[in-house]
Amino acid sequence: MWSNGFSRRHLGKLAGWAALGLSTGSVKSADAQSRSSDHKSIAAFPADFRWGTATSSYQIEGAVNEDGRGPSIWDRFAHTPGKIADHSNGDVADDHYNRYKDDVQLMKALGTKTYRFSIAWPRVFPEGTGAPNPKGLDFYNRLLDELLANGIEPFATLYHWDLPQALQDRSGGWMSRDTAKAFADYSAYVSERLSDRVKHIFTINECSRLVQLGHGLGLDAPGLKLSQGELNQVRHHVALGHGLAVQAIRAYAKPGTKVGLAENMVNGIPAIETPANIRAAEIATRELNAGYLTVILEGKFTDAYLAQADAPKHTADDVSIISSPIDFVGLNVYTPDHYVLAADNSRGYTLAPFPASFPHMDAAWLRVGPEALYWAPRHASKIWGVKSIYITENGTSSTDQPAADGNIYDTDRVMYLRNYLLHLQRATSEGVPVAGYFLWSLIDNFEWMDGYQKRFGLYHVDFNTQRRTPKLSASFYREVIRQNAVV
Ligand code: GBH
Repeated sequence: MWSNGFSRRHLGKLAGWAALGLSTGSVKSADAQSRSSDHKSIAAFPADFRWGTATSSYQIEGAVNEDGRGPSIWDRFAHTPGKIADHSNGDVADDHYNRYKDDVQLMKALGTKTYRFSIAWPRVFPEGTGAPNPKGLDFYNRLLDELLANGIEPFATLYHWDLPQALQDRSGGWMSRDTAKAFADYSAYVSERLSDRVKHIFTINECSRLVQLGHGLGLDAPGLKLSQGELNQVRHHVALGHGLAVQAIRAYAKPGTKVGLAENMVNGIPAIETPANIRAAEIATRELNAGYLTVILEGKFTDAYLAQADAPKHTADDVSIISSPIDFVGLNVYTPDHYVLAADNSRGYTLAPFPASFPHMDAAWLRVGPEALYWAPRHASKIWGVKSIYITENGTSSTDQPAADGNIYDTDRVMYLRNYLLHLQRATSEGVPVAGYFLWSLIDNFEWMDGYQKRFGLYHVDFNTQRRTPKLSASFYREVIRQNAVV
């Protein structure tokens, strides 16, 4: 059983497992429970399906001044009064930089065989470009060695929003093409040194959010509110940065390294599953992702995208860089973005407005629509013929807190995950090529503008003591993985 590999210290730390029925003590283990019952899930996943968890550097690492790390735009933004709901920042976060070995044991206790994390650019290049900081890269060397020693396959994201502040100061960050080039140089450097152990690399996490919330709405770093024309140009530079990074990784990484990106694809859900609405949802999804996935996977902007006022300035060469072939697509799926109906208009579809009563989890934006986890990968496969898909994020925040008995009964998260996974299983059972699923997130962490108030972890974190406690959802996920089926 899982506890065999644990030291006394770990068992003490993970005491919560026992009460949740997962240790070998007097409480009947989940394994024993499922063995002794006739109940068998019919919702099974493919035999080689990869189960994992996901995190990002600024959200968990802390240690912002250790070993020569340079400041990032998120340090600057979080320290600007009024930007973060609880006035917090990522200075300490989960202190993962110092506790990564314990955190790898948390992954192991879940039975996950894979892990998606991100690399902090300002640890590796404190000034964004120029002299590398070997001590910064060393942290990722240690992390990779620890993961592999524990049988966990690493998937690395190169950019999860923590741009070196120096690049913002020097050239306006993503407002400049220079940042796309700097990103390619950083990608080359990192992939050359880590690809002996990391076989799957994501260039950028959620182009759409870093552009829209960071540069349009001012809610994420760097907190800019640009005009539509400037915003379109930022979007173009981010897409270009992705493409240049793909080329850099192909040139510098070990042969066989697979490259993709992790995108919060805008998904159109057929409001009623008729052939006409399904077709309309595909048309809408292709159009709503024109600036990223559509151009990346098709090698051209849509006509409507180019027809908008202030369309980005670009060259034909830019477009071929952006659409450099990739090996897989990562999809971050949290919500149904739009319910779509076929319509007799020039676009061929209508987006239904959401009624105020539409249910959501512990955030207004986190609407519950489990079918999003069916339609997102199905659209990627149908619209663009993507042959390899990973669900790179899915999960929810919850107001979960320790109950009187010390356990954390996050039944809402379990409900959310179970229903989303049933729809993912629908996709894999129909042959949609989804190769793995990374649950967001391993541990409660710094949730950007919401600070520490929104908890997405399978493990609860007490941010005063850094103690990690498994929630009920950790038991749930462990059982899903053990059975390779929805439970
Ligand atoms: C992901 O984004 C991120 O990759 C991850 O770092 C994060 O922790 C996780 O989700 C949970 O949020 O404009 O205030 O109405 C998820 C996609 C899209 C969610 C934009 C928030 C806007 C909220 N995000 N959305 S708001």
